Amino acid sequence: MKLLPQLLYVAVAVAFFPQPCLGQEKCGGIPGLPGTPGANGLPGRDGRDGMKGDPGPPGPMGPPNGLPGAPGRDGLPGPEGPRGEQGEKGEMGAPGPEGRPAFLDPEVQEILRSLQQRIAKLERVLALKGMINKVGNKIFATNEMVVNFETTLQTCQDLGGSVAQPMNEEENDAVLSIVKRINQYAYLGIKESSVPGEFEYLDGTALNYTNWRRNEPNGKGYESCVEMYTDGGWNDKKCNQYRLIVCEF
Ligand SMILES: *[C@@H]1O[C@H](CO)[C@@H](O)[C@H](O)[C@H]1NC(C)=O
Ligand SMILES: [Ca+2]
Repeated sequence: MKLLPQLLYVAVAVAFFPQPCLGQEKCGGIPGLPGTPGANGLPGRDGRDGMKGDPGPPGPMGPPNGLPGAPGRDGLPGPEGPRGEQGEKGEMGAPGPEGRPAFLDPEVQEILRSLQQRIAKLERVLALKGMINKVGNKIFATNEMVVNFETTLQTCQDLGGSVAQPMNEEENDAVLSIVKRINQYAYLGIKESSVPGEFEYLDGTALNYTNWRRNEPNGKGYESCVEMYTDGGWNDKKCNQYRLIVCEF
């Protein structure tokens, strides 16, 4: 390929200088023919790698009888299904380990002790305010309402107590102090028994203490309830009078 321009050059040179020495004193020779082109040099070193080309288009679909591909990843969980029917009741489990009796448990003991102390303190506060009268395990109290016997009975029961029922002198004095403070007679938890003129506790048990005033009880068959006067003495009385509510708890 390099030979062609050289031959061209030679042809041009011959054409322009057919008589190079015409009219000149000195005359150069005819230019020689150019030498033959040198041999090709050694091939150069490899160039650097080019940039990575774009990925090619996907290949054609394989034959229909090809092997299935690997399974895909799990999809998102579906919505919660409806509630199932209730299963059968299981068998009863084995009994738990045996506990320690509460009275042996020092922690329970301590709790009981502190509760007792706090309750005793509260009782003293209420007694100080004249709101309760305590005798042994009994507490007598009034709401200062004046009502008939039926309402007295209902009121005390509704509060989880019963109508004041003094069973010895100390308890009678406790009820008396309330009666004197409010200055109102009070019905007691005592009623005439099925034997007219004889009295018993509301549950039907026999009285083991009484404090009748002189000539009382005198309303045999007509006065079925018992009231306490402001001197602490008892009198049988009709049940429809208005008397101070005094309950015991
Ligand atoms: C009557 O019995 C009760 C207990 O049931 C007792 O608290 C009360 O002191 C007894 N009264 C007398 C006068 O013995
Ligand atoms: Ca009477």
